[in-house]
Amino acid sequence: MEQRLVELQQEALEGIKKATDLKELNDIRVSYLGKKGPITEVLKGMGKLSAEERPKMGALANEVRDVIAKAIEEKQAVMEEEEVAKKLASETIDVTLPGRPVKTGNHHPLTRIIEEIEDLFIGMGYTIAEGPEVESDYYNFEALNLPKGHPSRDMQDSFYITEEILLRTHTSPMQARTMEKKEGKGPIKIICPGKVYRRDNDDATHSHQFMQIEGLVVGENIQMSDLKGTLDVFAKKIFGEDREIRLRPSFFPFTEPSVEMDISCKICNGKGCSVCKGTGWIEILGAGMVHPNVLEMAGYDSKKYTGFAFGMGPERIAMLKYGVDDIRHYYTNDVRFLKQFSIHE
Ligand code: 2U9
Repeated sequence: MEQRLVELQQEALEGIKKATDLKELNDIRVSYLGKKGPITEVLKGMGKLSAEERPKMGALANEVRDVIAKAIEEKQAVMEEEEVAKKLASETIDVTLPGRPVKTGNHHPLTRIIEEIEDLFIGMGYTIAEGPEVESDYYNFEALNLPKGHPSRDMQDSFYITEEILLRTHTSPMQARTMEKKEGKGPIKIICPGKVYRRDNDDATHSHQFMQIEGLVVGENIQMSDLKGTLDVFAKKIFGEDREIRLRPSFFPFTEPSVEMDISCKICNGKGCSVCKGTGWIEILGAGMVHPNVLEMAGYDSKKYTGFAFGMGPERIAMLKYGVDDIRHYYTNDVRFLKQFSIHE
């Protein structure tokens, strides 16, 4: 019996040494150490031994079992380590390889110019106010000193939904709403960007839907010089520090006095060229001091409060800044146009 156990140990150790994978090793474990294995068989025959030999043989059988189990365990650890090392070697990443380029989109040129203008005014203490595109006749016209009978109210010029409801023709109703909410107590400093709608035949410079950015400042002692200083900062930040501005008298029902602002032409530096039609100046926006009627209608005491307002078309600003020659490019989603405004390349 002793001889048999020593043989079994030798056989098993040799098998373990030769095993080339974990499965083979496991088969050896099952065949030698399992319940139906040869060691168990040997132990079953112990009944035939003398009382003296039985514990000796039992101890030897246990020792053989432990030696085989330990050898399997050690070989298994070595094999597992080798497997991890093999896997690591095969999965090595070459971090020096150039990356695959990721295709990115970019902001629409109108979004870009609107955000640039918003950031500029936020930097001067303004907040952004946005409101409905479907407006009442009251906020779109009446509250802005555009009384009944004004040509803007004509079906030819506006998209009416009912007699009293229309698509807003400018973002000014949002300023009127903001003033009304403040119940006559200033100050106000807001920028209102958004879509507006007018009945127009679309061509290179007209669109039935376009964007506007309007600004409104209301407070005590707000003067025309504040407006001029603000517009000067705006023009220089958007078109370049070397731009000059000039204000020309104009008319808007909601401002008095009203002006139009030009910037000196960047192409010819004021000398006169085809872009500025020989004048040296390019029209950018309209503005003025808020009409006392507009202040009073919104609940402000026009003796105590004054304000200025301005309005511009981001399409036109972006056309001038980026050299876009047709307003319809903004709305037709041609990627060849849109890609030109990518900041990645
Ligand atoms: C309130 C009071 C006054 C907003 C103003 C303009 C002048 C103006 C146009 C320029 C080209 C719009 O994009 S455009 O079509 N706007 O010239 N807008 S003053 O004045 C306001 C607005 C609201 C309560």
